Amino acid sequence: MHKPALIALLILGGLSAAAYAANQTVRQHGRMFSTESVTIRKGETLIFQNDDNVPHNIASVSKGNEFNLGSQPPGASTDVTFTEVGDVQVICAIHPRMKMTVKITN
Ligand SMILES: [Cu+2]
Repeated sequence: MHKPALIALLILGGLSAAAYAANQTVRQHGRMFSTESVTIRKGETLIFQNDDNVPHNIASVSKGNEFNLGSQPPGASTDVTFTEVGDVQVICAIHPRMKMTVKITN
């Protein structure tokens, strides 16, 4: 009687774990990031999506995780893979008020 329920729970658990592992997306809209902070694991990829009607230039100079996406036109989406553990300060070179943190864990 209880066995099928337990199996169903295990299947659901497996599915949600897989969903959690999917790449996360940080959007830019209204000249702001969609989140102030996001946590991912080392080696995982974050997608930076420009949902704005102006270009952005997302970049970081945090040691070990430096990147510069250059001018990203409206609608563009770019993957960034983070390889070093630590807190990465992400900015937009065009809009100084745009800032967020990517926390990379083991
Ligand atoms: Cu910007």
